[in-house]
Amino acid sequence: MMIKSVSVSPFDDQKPGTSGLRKSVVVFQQPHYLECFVQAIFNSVPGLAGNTLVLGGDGRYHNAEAIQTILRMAAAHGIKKVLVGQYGLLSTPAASAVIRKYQAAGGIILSASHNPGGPDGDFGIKFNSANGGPAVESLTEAMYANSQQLTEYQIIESEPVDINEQGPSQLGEMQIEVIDPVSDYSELMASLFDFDAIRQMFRKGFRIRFDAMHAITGPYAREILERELGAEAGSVINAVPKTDFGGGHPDPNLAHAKELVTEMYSAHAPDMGAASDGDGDRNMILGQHFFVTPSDSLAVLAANATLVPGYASGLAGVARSMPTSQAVDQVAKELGIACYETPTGWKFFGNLMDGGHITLCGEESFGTGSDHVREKDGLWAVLFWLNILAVEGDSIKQIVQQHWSRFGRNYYTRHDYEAVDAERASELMLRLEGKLEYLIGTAPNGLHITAADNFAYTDPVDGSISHKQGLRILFADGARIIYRLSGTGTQGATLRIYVEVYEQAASKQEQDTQQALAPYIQLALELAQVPTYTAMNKPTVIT
Ligand code: G16
Repeated sequence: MMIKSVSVSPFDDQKPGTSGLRKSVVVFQQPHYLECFVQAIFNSVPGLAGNTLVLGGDGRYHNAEAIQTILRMAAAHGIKKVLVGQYGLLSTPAASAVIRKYQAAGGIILSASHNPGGPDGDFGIKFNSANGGPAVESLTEAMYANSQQLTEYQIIESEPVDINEQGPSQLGEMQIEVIDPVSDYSELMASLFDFDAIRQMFRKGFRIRFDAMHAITGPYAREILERELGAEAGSVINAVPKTDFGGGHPDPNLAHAKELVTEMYSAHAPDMGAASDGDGDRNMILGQHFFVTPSDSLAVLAANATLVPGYASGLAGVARSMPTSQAVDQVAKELGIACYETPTGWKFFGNLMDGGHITLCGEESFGTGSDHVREKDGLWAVLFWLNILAVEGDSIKQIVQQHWSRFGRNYYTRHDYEAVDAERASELMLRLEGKLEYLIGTAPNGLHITAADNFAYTDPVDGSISHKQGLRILFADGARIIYRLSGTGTQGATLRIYVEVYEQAASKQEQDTQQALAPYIQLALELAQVPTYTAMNKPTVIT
């Protein structure tokens, strides 16, 4: 096996964001760009050589080429064995499950998640550690530092490896095992949920529509929902993964999962609607004519967890990212369990799970998960809901309304201003941050502000501190306004404004969300002078 060292000049833009290194495809197609970041990973993660690595992606454009490059670099790095998903496919939660099951030293997942794909779309690469979870900040910082100093990378020369057939092969001294991307994951799901009860519900005529958005979950959802659980054929739509996601935006929300939303609000709506994103870790849950906010979904799962076999013994604790609504906090209070508030990014949940502090966690960005893996998990959330529905026999809308009458309702929305001039967006944040201390104790537009800060988080397990995780304005009645710049966009900056109001009175829980939040949304725009800085008079996406 001939190892070739290729001399390079380092790229200065390889700083991982909220979830790995995410850039447009054309950036990744620059000669040596992918190779440099992969070498930075190999140089930064101790103990990969001589061990097993998991490799797969969401099948987007450039996935196939990148897999071949990484295999040849893994062989040069002395990796003992690579478990690679057939056709180069592995959903993010399945990759996490495979890393854990086979005790791999880590995994490389190729995905830009919910960002569009294709030659003009985005590509991404992330490293997950031996616990199956996204690399923690200190490791991504080390990768970035390494990428800035890089002078060479190592690769072997070889013909492309056939990854279309399952089974073992060899690349130089490295073993390759092409694995079924679905079977380990579906086995894990069967161990958590009452598949018999769900099967029975489908036999009695329960109907689901699952929109795989031409992304990775198609094969998983067909196997589990249709074949194993007996949902009627055709329940999974847009089920064939495509390199450009059929030209769509594989983000499961009201704006992008149009076909599904239209059906769920039609006269013949199925009992449940659901969708997942590019790499299968996000989920959206819909009932007939009813949308479940991700924050409410987490709270409902937590409140009903003991109905599900895998969680029958109760929850150790729960966690949510800071901008996620406080609905789950109400549940934790009643259950008498801890509730942690972390910065945005799934990587912050890993330590809490490894330390046994939490069982369930979630984020407003359509992510929900548990300690069964170390990633958020779209199909898992759908199965969790199906299990609850099979036991309760109520509709999704009834379950959520009952939840609100018991715990109160957290009205919640997120307004995104996408592709804003990056400098102007930073100015907005800086200026607003400077104002925060003067807002405390004031009541603009009659709304009493009790606290305001730039959120910082101290990890209770390793003591690491993450600063500047979003500007918070907290009100006397429990309402919150939060401002953040996205860490996953690839064009300009995306400003996210999150607004939440708590309503305990059952008589006031049936308002339109945007109307219920209107005074706070108005104040959010005024305080940060959003139209002036973004040059937009309305958000690009509202969820
Ligand atoms: C990633 C992270 C999530 C985060 C989301 C949004 O999701 O894994 O933890 O909530 O980005 O991040 P931002 O608000 O910075 O854009 P995914 O599904 O894109 O990997």
